[in-house]
Amino acid sequence: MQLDDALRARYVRDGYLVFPSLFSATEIAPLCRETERLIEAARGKSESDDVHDLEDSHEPDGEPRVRRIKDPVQQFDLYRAFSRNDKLLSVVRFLIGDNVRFHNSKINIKAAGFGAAVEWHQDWAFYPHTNDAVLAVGIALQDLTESNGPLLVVPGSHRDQVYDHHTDGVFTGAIKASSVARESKRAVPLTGPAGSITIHHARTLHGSSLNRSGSPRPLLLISYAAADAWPLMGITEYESFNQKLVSGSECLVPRMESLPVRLPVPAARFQGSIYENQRGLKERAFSNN
Ligand SMILES: O=C(O)CCC(=O)C(=O)O
Repeated sequence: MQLDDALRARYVRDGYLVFPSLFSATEIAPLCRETERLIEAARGKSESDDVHDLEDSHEPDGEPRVRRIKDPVQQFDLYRAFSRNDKLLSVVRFLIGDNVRFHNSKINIKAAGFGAAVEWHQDWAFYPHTNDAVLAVGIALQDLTESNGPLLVVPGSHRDQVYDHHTDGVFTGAIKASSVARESKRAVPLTGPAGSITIHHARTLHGSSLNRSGSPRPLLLISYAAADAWPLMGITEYESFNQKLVSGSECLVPRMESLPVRLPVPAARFQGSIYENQRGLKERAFSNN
């Protein structure tokens, strides 16, 4: 796909893009193997920890049932190297500029038959910044089809409001179903062969259903921000924050934009991952059964 003005305009209008087969099967094979190894490493575990977010139905003496591998880029060299891959970063730079900071990462496994749903939300509600040159890249480790729980995004929603992600006054990282009933009808599935990448803007409304199909949907998600976008929740320590720069140079002069913002406090009652945060939601759009 040509990185040209028309494509950028489409991203600005829609808040998402898909690059079919940006990577070949050979290029993503090491990531797929490592992901398989990490899933297998959950065998015998009885609860989620720093690496594994386990499905509710996981049993220590059964086949591993993993919802998510937590922050693979920060924890494992292979994904860290991939987060700096030139082909990937050329797309990110094209959309948010030359100075880019890694923000966070995860692999949502969506195993065949039972991989959990993710309720409607906007990433911006978890990590608002001083400007919204912030996006998430999804790398399809297997085919993304209409039936295996692909990301569903609502075109143009990144230019609209930031929805309430609280339940009973506490952050739950999810929007109650009735608040987005109309918008979610316009959602489009982001599909493509293994090796494709999806991009969604941090304010794009998105979610995904339970994977009832026979094919797994492991998706490596890596978020990036322009270096001049500073997190409104602050940073804990400058050195490690700055080490997340993956392209260009640091910026100590945040670019401020007047944007709708909500803060993710008081903190979610259930901690550990978005799946846990969303446990507090009372009115769900997607079933997990
Ligand atoms: O994996 C998915 O389908 C949704 C992922 C997502 O939006 C998230 O983890 O924030």
